[in-house]
Amino acid sequence: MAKKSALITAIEKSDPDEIYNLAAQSFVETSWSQPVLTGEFTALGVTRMLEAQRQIKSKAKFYQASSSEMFGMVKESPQNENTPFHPRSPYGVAKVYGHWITINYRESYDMFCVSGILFNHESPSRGLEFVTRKISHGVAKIHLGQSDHVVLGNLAAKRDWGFAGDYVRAMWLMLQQQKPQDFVVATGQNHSVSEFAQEAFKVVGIDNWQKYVKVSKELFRPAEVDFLIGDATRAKKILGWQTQTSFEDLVKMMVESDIELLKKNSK
Ligand code: G4F
Repeated sequence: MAKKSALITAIEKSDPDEIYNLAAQSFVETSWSQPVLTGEFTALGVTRMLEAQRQIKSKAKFYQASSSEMFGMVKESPQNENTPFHPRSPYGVAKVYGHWITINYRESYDMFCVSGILFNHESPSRGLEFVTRKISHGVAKIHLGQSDHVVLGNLAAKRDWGFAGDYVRAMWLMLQQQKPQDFVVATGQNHSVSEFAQEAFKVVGIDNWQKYVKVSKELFRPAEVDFLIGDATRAKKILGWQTQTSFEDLVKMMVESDIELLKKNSK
């Protein structure tokens, strides 16, 4: 007898009403060194999840974590649900597959499947692999005298950074609707990596931040996404969602949390 997949067993046991598929190889940089693995997890993994749900609990609601990285070399600004995709990394390409297979299950099987096209969402829990947390952690270390610089890559890239807590609320709201449809979730404002760094150093009272930042060409990506800014008009109108955390508050929250964390760990 064929062995049941772990996903099928998990759905049978948990009998969910809602499934949130956030699983992925989510490091954009790593996707160039692991393109096949990224395709397996970030693209085909979505089909595995949808297929398990279809077989066991097709009436459950399904959320797919789509990404602003799908817009890549942007065709229009700001980007909304109808903006064409031009992904710039194996990760972005895999996310486009995940996005369309979710729509395909909705259209093929009449399942409640939605894609949230979330722009970058950050918090103190962010991994150190991502630029925002790398900066907040680096700034905290400098502030506490544990380091004298932070090494970054492309400082010019611009992202629409929001607070993850606000974005999780949008994800949940998408599954509370009568009709399944896809939504962009974004703040509508963007900042460069250097602006993020400047703001983070400001939290600890450092104005001449450039003195503490070294740029390494090795951290530049083979193909960069230079500029992202989202238009969340549909989410505002239909979900009644809006971001509640400003860019400045987000940066402050992350830097202060890292200072506390480092103080605790040094005891
Ligand atoms: O923080 P990042 O690695 O995030 P990226 O590539 O925008 O992707 C994140 O957000 C997406 C949208 O929600 C997610 F789908 C994805 O899974 C991930 O969570 O890089 C942001 C920008 C890039 O332009 C990068 O080149 O920062 C630039 N950067 C400059 N120096 C750096 C660094 N990125 C990283 N990770 N590390 C650096 O030292």
